[in-house]
Amino acid sequence: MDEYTLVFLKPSAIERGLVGEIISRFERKGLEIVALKSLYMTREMAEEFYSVHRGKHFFSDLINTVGEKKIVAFILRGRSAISVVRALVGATDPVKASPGTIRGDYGLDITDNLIHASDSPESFVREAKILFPEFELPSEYSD
Ligand code: 3AN
Repeated sequence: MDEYTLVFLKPSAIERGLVGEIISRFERKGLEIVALKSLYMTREMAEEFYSVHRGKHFFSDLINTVGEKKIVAFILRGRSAISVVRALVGATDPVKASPGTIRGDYGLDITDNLIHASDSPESFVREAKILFPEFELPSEYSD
């Protein structure tokens, strides 16, 4: 069964003109783009999106990196999409991310690490409700 995942490109990826390059990696892998948009991430949305990290030392940096700025978000579908996309994205710290991954090829900063990708089906549902409230979740994800 196909799986869904949510990805968003952080503002620095947009400012650096990497949107097309990054999206094409997912397309070439064979993932289907089922929703795609550019949106303004408010501070409130950013704090809700990253609420599990509240209290960590990097939380305010993280919110400042993505909040009150434009992001590009998309939902991808494909076989094992969550793990496939996270493998293409690479490790959280771009210094440790393997060459050939998105963070390994384009990043250096650990907080401003270019891209977010869901880490589980539960995260996908929670994140989709924040960034794509209009997206109709497939029946296998509804509770
Ligand atoms: P990932 O995005 O690789 O799934 P998470 O979910 O652990 O990583 O962290 C969410 C975001 O928080 C990361 N994308 C990164 O921006 C930031 N972050 C995570 N760990 C650190 C850290 N040790 N120092 C600074 N920022 C961090």
